[in-house]
Amino acid sequence: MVKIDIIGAPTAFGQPKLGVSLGPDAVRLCGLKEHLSQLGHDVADKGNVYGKYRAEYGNHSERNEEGLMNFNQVKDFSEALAASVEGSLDNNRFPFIVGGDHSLSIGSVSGVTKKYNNLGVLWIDAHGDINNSDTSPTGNIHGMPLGVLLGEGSRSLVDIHHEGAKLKHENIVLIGVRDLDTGEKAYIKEHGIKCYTMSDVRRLGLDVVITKALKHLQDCDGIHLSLDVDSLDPLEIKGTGTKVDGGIFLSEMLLGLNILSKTELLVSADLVEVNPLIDNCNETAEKAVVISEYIFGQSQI
Ligand code: NNH
Ligand code: MN
Ligand code: MN
Ligand code: MN
Repeated sequence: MVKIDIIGAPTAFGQPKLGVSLGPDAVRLCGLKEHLSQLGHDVADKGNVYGKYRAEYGNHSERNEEGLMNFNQVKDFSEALAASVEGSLDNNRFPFIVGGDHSLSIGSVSGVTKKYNNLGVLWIDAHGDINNSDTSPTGNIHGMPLGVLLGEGSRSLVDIHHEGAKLKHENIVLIGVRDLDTGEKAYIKEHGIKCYTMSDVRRLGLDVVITKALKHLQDCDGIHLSLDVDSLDPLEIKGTGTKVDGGIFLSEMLLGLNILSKTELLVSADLVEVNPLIDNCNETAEKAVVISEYIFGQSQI
């Protein structure tokens, strides 16, 4: 039995498309709390986290002097989310953050690393999200959370919630990657970051990849899962802002999560980039609920 806090993270400031801020409620309407409760967990829904700005009323699309989009909004939201995540851990509950765009991981991981100072991260995503203001082709902060958490770029983002880099390069594993920017490739190589591309997933299977990733992170004091639904194949997942062909199929995702759910080290998770406004009858949110069940131990028998 896991004591789970669902934390809605309705931000859209990290990217330009409207609708991703409605992701948490789209997933709730598919019965997230009820389904996780049925598995025997103690589930509380803490509602949505808000900072000073509300993404539902549109993105501002202002760039700061470094070219970063909605910098103040992302920073403000990250502080609010980090506080809520830390609060859940203080109460011995598992923070399960439902987004919202992937910039939210700056806040979630900053909250978790207040308690875990050797945190491992499994980043399941079509993208690397390891850009900074120099390498980003877009200025969208949802392409930068890992960069920020590794201490790259603007100090005032890096220092959110507590000072300095939150993660070590050797404590990150990227999985499902198939669309990296040039600067991201160079950064990953330079720092020797563990990376299982989509080709590796095809060749080995996601279950084997996750097993290897867990081995790599075995000396961490906790593991955070950050699952971007754009890691999945667009044939099955329509409701996300940046689809890339050749992704993980839902059935193999469930198989991989089945392995992951058995580790004692998992302490927190994000499920991000569900956008109901570009979906087909909310089916991405429905699949997000099934994915959530498997994160928390559902199996096929
Ligand atoms: N790498 C691109 C960028 O920095 C795209 C990032 N988009 C994502 N990341 N959806 O998961 O803008
Ligand atoms: Mn169910
Ligand atoms: Mn992402
Ligand atoms: Mn992505």
